[in-house]
Amino acid sequence: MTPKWWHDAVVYQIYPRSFCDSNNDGMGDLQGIIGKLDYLKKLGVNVIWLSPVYRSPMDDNGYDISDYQDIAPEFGTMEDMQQLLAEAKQRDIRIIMDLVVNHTSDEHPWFIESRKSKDNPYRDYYIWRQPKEDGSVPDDQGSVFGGGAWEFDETTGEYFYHIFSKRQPDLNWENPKVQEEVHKMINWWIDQGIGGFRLDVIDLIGKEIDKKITGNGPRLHQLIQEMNQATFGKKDLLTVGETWDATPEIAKLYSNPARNEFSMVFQFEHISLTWKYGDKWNPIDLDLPQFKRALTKWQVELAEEGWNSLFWNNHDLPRVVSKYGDVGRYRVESAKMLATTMHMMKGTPYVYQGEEIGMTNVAFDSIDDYRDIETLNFYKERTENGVAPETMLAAVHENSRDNARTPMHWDKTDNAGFSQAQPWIKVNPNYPEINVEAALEDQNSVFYHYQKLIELRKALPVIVYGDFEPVFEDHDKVFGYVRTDEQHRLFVLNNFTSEEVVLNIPVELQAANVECIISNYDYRQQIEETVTLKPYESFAVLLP
Ligand code: TEU
Ligand code: CA
Repeated sequence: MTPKWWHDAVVYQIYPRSFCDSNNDGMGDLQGIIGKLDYLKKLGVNVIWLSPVYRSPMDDNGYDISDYQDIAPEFGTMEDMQQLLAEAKQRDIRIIMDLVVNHTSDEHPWFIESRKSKDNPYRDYYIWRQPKEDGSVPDDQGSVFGGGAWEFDETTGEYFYHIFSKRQPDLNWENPKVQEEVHKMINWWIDQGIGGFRLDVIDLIGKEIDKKITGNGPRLHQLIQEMNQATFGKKDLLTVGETWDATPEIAKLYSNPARNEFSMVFQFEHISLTWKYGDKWNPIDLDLPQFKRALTKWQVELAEEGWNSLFWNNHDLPRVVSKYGDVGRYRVESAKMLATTMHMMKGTPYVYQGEEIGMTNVAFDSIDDYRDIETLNFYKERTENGVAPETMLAAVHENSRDNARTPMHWDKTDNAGFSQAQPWIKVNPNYPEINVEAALEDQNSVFYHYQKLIELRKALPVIVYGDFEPVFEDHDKVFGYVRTDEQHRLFVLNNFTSEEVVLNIPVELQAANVECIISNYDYRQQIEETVTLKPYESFAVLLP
């Protein structure tokens, strides 16, 4: 495998509106990020993925872009963006931008033109269809955010297609002009000196609407290869596609370097296991063996071909320690265990803001305190259709995207030090206990555990490139694996429960003297025939 700079990189995701507010208007901004670069440097990450900061009416918090080549005024200006790039560069941190090109905002000039008339030059930038004879929607396709995917537009008497909100009309990727414009825009950003792109729902751009094919459409890989060739292909950038329905086979199509598509993709197989029949508003318990099988499958299948991304959570998902750990008695232990499990695997790890201090889900008592369009739409839709409000609120507590979007906890002052003004969404009330200031003062904090994991990745090639082999594969409480290269054998063992677990260790993993490189309890000196793991205990040891 030809080494790439992003093979041993660790990426930190920032959700700008919730990270840090520099001018006290209640909304995070670019200057706020600049002010925290030293903190990120201390953590050790060398890439930042910025969720969208482009000009936007913010129907979906910036995933609805009205100008790709400008910054939303609430976040700052293009000068602030240039300053952020320069200050990050001084600290050897690259910035990757979120590229949302499946759809735009309905306030994008292309759409404003497109809806004006059927013969407008921009008409075919979007997907328009005639009503059925009785005037009804062209077909029954649904939107990810609830309701149907077709919106009627009075001016021309046709429907346009939107897979997300009706304020996020889908671009028509069958139109070569759309392709050209997007490529131009991508190149413009590359010229600004960015380090790459995270490509939002990119698996939807090859859609064939009339056949109701949305994800993984027939033209998808051709479109991506053309994008690669026209833009980032010749540059040394990190590109990561968001691909909800990718299987390992599909992921290899995207990330095999010979195919000239992306560096890697985000896959979500391990995420949707706690959604009953794929419905996040029907949460179910984690089945650990199933979860392990999913993670193992990706490690094994992308071993020789392609590259994995590693993540537990992001701005769309609940907080990892709430989902798979214990936010009560073992918050710190379980957050560290989860971090070790993820960071000792093969691939490029992504840390979502606040994860590094063990931030948790929030449980607002009232739906009125939620801001996320998806949460609000589904709450309304489901309660109107007979789901009890308490049931729906419980599902929201579990899986609402706002779990990850409450303001970052910097210290124990008002509003968690995020802002001196009332934030755009309420702060999680546990900030006096869980915050950056407290974490930095405590040598045993989750923060220093992440810092150590990131250091180890830079120091030990076995973490980056070593082969992955599961151990205790069918065990229902622990997740163990061994990473191996020419120099090292790294044995990683993680207890996913609050119970003590006694394990009989296979002979080849026993050793009188080991070098423990990380642990969330005392560092082990040896691996004996029997190992007793404490609640959520986790360690990684180099075997002789
Ligand atoms: O997410 C894609 C997406 O499908 C999510 O909305 C996801 O399905 C949902 O949260 C699960 O219920 C991307 C962005 O990450 C998300 O923030 C945007 O809202 C969405 O695309 C539209 O751009
Ligand atoms: Ca602000």
